This record gives sequence, C-alpha cells and structure tokens, in this order.
Amino acid sequence: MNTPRIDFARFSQMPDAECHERIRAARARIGRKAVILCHHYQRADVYQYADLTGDSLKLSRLAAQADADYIVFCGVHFMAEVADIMSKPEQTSILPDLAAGCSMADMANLAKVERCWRELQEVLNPDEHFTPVTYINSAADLKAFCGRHGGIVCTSSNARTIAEWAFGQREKILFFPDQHLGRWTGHTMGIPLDEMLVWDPDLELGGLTPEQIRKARLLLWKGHCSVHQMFQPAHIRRFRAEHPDGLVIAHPECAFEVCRLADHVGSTEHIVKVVKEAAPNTRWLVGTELNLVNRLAEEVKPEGKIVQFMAPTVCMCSTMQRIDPQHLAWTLENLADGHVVNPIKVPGHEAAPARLTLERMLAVS
Ligand code: CIZ
Ligand code: SF4
Repeated sequence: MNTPRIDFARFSQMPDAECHERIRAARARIGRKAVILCHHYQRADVYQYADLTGDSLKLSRLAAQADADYIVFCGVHFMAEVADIMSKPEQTSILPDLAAGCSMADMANLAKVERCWRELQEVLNPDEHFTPVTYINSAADLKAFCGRHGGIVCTSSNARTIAEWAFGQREKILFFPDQHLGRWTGHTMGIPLDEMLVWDPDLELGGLTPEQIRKARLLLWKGHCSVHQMFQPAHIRRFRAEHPDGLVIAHPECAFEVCRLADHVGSTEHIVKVVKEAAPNTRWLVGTELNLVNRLAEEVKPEGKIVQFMAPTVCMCSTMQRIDPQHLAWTLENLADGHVVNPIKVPGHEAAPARLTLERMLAVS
C-alpha cells in the first residue's frame, strides 16, 4: 500500500467527465475484487456502472452470492447494512457517501421503539400480545430488536405474507417505521381502518388511550417516506380524466388514498415487472421515485408504452442522490490503491439477531 489514502476534498469539485474517466480506470484496476450494486432509485450517471441492480433485498442476496471481496453499494445506509449482514464475513460492504441515509428509516430509532415497548407494558405485555415487524428500511439495531422480541423484517414485496405470519404468532402487530406500508398491508388483509391506529412516538402512550391500544390490531408507527408522500389523489384523478384508458401503479409507501385509487400497488420490483409485461401501447401513471420512472419510461418506449411520473414536481430520493460520480470515483480510486473508505460494519451483537430476522423473513416468504 504505497499510495496514501485520497481525501474526498480532491474529488468534491471534480468535473463529471473527469470522474467518469477515473471511475473507468479504477474499475479496470480493481477487476473482479469489487462488485457495484445500484438500487432502482439510483441516479442514471451512477446506475450505468452497476454490475447488479434491484431492490434492497434482491441486491443483498446477489451480493452474498457474489464472489467479490468488496460490495460497493450505491443506495442508502440501511441497504449497505443489510448487505453487510447478509454477506460473508470476509466481504466488506461500502457506502460511497455516509450521508446517504433514508429519512424514513430515521423516523424510528431504538430508543424510541424501546420506549414504546415499555409504555405498551402499562396496558398489556407487548411480548405476549404484539409481534414487532420492521420494514427493511430501518437501522440494523431495529432489525435486531425484532429478532430479540420474536419479530420479523418485511419488504414492500412480501409485507402481506409477513403480516400473516406475524398475526399467527400474536394477535397484534407493532409496525415501523412506515405507517403507509403498514396500513395498506392491513387493508389488503381486510383489517378495518379503525383497528389500525397511528403510534406517535413523540406523544405519551403514542397519543392513544389504553382502550384504543387494547382494541387495535395494528399499531402503525408515525413515519413516512418524504418522496412518496408527494403523490396525491388529485394527480390520479387528473390523469384518469385526461386518459380514461390509462393505468395507475403506485408504491405502497404512498398515502392510503393514493393506493386506493391505483389499479396496482406494489414494490419497485413489482412496478418494473407489471409495466414491462403490460400490453404494447398502454399508458401508465407511476407513483414511485423519479429515477426509476425515467428509466422505465425509456425501456418500454420501443413497445409504444407511455410512462408518466405521478407528481407534477420533480421528486427524487435526495439522500440516494448523494451517491454521485464524485463519490463513486473517490471510493473506487481509493479501493484500487488498497484503501477501503466508508466500510459499513454492523457490530456483531446487532448483526446476529438482525440476520436471524432477515433469515426468518426469507424462510417465511
Ligand atoms: O426495498 C427496497 O428496495 C425499497 C426501498 C423499495 C422497494 O419497493 O423496493
Ligand atoms: Fe428512504 Fe424514501 Fe429514499 Fe426510499 S425513497 S430510500 S423510503 S427516503
């Protein structure tokens, strides 16, 4: 290791064209020792370098099977954590910018969830009555919490199956951090809205009465995705008025009313599959992150399909957007020189129970 580690400052103002040159040169030097993973929401100028693409779960599975020492995860922090947890001990997961977090994941943290669990204790023993279910968009210590309390992880692809398993364990679910995915999942299972109550972590007893807690089947953590909350029922109504034959597909992180008005609701993998398999010359309104929608629109254009973004304003996952050519060039150039920048290492005491819940999820779904 004779070249010193390069500081990001050297790359922060670098023109894109130079970054692209450096990315290509560094990759050639690194060869098969690293694999580049890009989430569906990743910006196009970085996505073009992906060896593997998919949703967070698919990517982690692929990473674990990959024969590379380094997993460069172009996504957000929780995804790089999952990749670390699910990969072999000798593999290293890397996040090119540590500031690429998920605002939804940050809406729940271990201290708040533990306080919720303690407060529930005042009404009924949560370990007897509640299965904790965390969306994969959450920190590793919350996955570990679920592991310790007989709970499980879900993704937007398997939420329904996971909820059925969770209800088979205990009669109630505490679902975090996304209230919308939780509510939509409960709704598809026939649970009435008044049995799905929002737990506000900033209020005493979540803002609920003991009576409400006893009656609730699903407690929905007060969290949401800042991107998916931008889609509104009015956007769907306008589209339907203009294009009566058009079809609408939304991600379950969208608000309940948006999901209810859509023809299809599903994860990013599901959205891509449905639109790709649709009949030629169909028109689609898609409610999920803009980079995915733009890419999908280009891919299906040759079949005469028209794909429109649901919101009139630009809304991207601004945190994932931080993984730009500058950060990728910085990461890869250091790696080619033998320096690992931004490794994501989940401590063993969290990784073991978190892995248990992820494996439980894989076994159930
Ligand atoms: O799990 C993922 O990758 C996310 C964030 C969404 C989805 O629906 O795939
Ligand atoms: Fe998180 Fe929303 Fe970005 Fe997905 S789109 S990673 S939920 S902030």
